[in-house]
Amino acid sequence: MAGGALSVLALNSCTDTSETKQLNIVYIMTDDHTRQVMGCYGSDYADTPNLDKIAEEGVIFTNAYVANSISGPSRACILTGKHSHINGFTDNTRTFDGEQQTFPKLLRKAGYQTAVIGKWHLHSLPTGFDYWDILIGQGDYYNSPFITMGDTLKTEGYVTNTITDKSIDWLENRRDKSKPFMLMVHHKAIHRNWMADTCHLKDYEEKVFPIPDNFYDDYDGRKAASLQEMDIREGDMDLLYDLKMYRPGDESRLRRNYISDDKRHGTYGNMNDAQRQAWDAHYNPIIKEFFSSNLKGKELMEWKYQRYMRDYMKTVKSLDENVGRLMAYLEESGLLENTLVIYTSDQGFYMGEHGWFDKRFMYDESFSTPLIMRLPKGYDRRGEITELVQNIDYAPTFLEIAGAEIPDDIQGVSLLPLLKGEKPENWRNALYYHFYEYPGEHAVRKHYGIYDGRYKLIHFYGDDIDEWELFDRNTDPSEMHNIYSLPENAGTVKQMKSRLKELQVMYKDPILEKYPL
Ligand code: SGN
Ligand code: CA
Repeated sequence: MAGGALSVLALNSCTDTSETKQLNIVYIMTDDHTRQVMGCYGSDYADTPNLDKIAEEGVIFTNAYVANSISGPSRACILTGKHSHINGFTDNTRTFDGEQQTFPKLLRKAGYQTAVIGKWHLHSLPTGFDYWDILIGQGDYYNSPFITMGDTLKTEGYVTNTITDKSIDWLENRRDKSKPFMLMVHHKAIHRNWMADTCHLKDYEEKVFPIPDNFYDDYDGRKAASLQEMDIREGDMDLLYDLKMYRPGDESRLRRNYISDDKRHGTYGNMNDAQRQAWDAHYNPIIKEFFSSNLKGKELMEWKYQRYMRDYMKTVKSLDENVGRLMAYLEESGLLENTLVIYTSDQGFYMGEHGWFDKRFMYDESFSTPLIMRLPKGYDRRGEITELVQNIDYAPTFLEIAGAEIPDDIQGVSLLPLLKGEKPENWRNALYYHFYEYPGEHAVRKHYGIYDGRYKLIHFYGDDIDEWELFDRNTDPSEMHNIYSLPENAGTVKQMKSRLKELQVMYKDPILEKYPL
């Protein structure tokens, strides 16, 4: 592995006998990593041995979802245990009110050391953490600056390695070892534009990925789906910025997001000479071949899909290795058996399903999120957990694990009974979702909805749309057939609307006043 200044092998593997018996929490979250590309969730092409090991030795949630499928909002839901309309961070343009109650603050009160390292993306600076070392906004894949407890500092190397190095350094050298801890490791990977580490550039180049059955979706009967701007097949996926097909003089319309003066994709301009040489040696022949082959129509669309998949999977590879490195540290330092390790993402992502990349929709690929856990000693539950769970549940789970009180205003439910192997009779039978970022990049309209494990009812609303969709995921798992208007479904629609109303009342979503049910 390149770039890891602090090798786990070099660390003293002494057993941390001063640890108290309270459980520690290591919460690893990636950005835009989705279940379709994890071996443990059934992918036959994803090479993710370290993630798969967490699931094999622990538990894997098969029905884990987010409350609002986009970065900042998802993070705010996780920190507060509350839906977006309550925590106030409804879309990525907001600023998180750090004065409000969050679970790290409550853990601190309960005697925990708390730290967050990596992507933060809430615009205000972190509160409730003893230590924080965060990327600026989205951060950069190469040589990214960090804000370390208020100081902006440069780093050298690939960001997934750097975040892991910093996390191990905090665990080993910076925390108060007399206290239990909660560490949030927030990766930038696998966010757009999927820039791999130089040591993984060659990976997956020979692989031809299977094209999803609904790659050529025409969105019949689904207006909001037809209006999005996240199509791999069209210009939404940019040849230069996303797929790295640069020719001297070319400009990407997407460069506006980057500070680099260089005209190339992403953070190429941040690279040092060695990184740049490796990058050019890899991509230049591919660029040459691409422009000489003059692909058109479906051939071009499918070529774009393959390049997207290859770059994404290379970026996952670093992530998986770094999760392995962190797990090895926890094991060697004697912390593992007393630590709950969680691996999740801020939301799922489209890997060509419906022809898309990105997220935002309440459709399964982006509404769902990977959620696997390695349980501490004494928690014997293993294998699949099928209950409907949501990212608002993490806060109460962590509080209960720490033996702290769960405040009444937290809307999520502790997952602890599930981790203990119980089958709670009154577990929730439906989830609520609300997405707000419109107008916005990718043009996904505002929508809210309910999912009960079989039926999904969604209402897209706004100035140019007022559309309902109903899917029966038992017969239509890819959500291609909107059956809302079929007369035989009138009863189901009525019932689902009444349950949706119950959720909006329970979660106190003011949207109910605007669109009464
Ligand atoms: C950036 C990306 C978008 C992405 C958002 C939100 N564009 O704006 O494609 O949807 O982030 O992602 S880019 O040109 O800057 O890459 S999120 O995960 O942070 O919510
Ligand atoms: Ca994200």
